[in-house]
Amino acid sequence: MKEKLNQIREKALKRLEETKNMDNLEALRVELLGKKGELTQILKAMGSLSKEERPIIGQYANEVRGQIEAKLEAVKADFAKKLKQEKLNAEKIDVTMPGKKKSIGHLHPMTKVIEDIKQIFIGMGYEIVEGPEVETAYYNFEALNIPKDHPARDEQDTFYVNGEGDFLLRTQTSPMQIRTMETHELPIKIIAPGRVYRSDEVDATHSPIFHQLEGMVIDKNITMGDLKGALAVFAKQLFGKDAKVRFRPHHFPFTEPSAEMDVSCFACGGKGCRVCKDSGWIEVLGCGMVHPEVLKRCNIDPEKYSGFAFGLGLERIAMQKYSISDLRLLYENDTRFLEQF
Ligand code: 2U9
Repeated sequence: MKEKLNQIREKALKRLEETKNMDNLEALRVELLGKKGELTQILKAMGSLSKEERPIIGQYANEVRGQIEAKLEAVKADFAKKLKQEKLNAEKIDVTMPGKKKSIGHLHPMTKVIEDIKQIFIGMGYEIVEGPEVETAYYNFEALNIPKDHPARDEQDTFYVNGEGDFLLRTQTSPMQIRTMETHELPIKIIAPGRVYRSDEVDATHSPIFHQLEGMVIDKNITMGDLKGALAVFAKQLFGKDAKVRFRPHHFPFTEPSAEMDVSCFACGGKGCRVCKDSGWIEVLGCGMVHPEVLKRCNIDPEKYSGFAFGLGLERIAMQKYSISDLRLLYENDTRFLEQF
């Protein structure tokens, strides 16, 4: 029996030595040590041995099994080491290889315009105020001196949220100026940027959702001169130091007097070109002195205080600044368009 066990061991060790790879090794392990293996068969047949022989042969068989197992582990460790080395060799890093270009995103042109304009006014000492997009008819119209029969109140222009017509999607950010006048101490120097809604058909220059930025300054002795000075500085910062401005009379229910401001064409410097339709000027914003009725409604005495206000559509500014011919491009999120900024 011992002789047989020696033979099994020698054969097993030899075969383990000759094993070529990890797969073969596993197959061999099953063959040598598995249930059907020779060694297991011998251990099973121990019952037929005499009482004296059984422990001696049993112990010897276990020793042989231990030796085979030890060899198996050693061969296995050897393979693992070789495999690791092969992997390391194959994985050599070529530090001279050019890197893969990662395209990182950037700000949307609308976000850029909004941020640029906000920064200009922050630099001039204005505070930013923001508020609800669902407003009451009082804040959106009444308080702004827009009477009930005014065309701007027409269902065509305004999205009403309820049937009674007292809740709506704000058509301008002006409600924030009213809210500020009601709650803040004087003087006031604010800008109110934000999304506004009008029930317009979508085309190259209209969208039912767009962005506005309005501003307002209220203090003692504020005049049209302050308005012109502030907006001229703003225009130079946004369009370049050579930008000139001009004011044309206009009408808004919430300002008196009212005006529209044009800036000299940044594309041709005022000579006339395609951008300014040969006029040399580009319309930029509406403005005026806050109407005394509007001040009164907010408990500000128009005899003691006065103020100016202005409002501009931000999509139009973005389109002018970046020569975008169709407003819809700003909202289609086509990366071929957005990548250009
Ligand atoms: C209060 C008092 C006065 C805000 C003003 C304009 C002129 C104006 C338009 C520009 C293009 C709206 O986006 S647009 O369609 N706005 O021309 N906005 S003065 O005047 C105010 C606001 C609030 C209490």
